[in-house]
Amino acid sequence: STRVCRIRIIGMACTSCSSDVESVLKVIPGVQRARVALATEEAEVQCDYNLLSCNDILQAIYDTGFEAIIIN
Ligand code: 9UX
Repeated sequence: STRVCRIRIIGMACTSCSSDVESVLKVIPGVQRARVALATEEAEVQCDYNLLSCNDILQAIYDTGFEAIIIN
């Protein structure tokens, strides 16, 4: 089944990093759609819940060096 995870990302200051995070999320197996908005500090990630959970997305964001929390 498909889920949309909404995640607040803390500490992004420019589009260089928001684009990097978005690119990282997009290539994770099971991620169907990913959008990182710098202005709202939010990521919206649609994923196949059979393959991964919102916590996996959170972990992938941590791995890019940013703090993040699930907001939905
Ligand atoms: Mo932009 Mo990323 O100032 O560490 S390069 S947020």
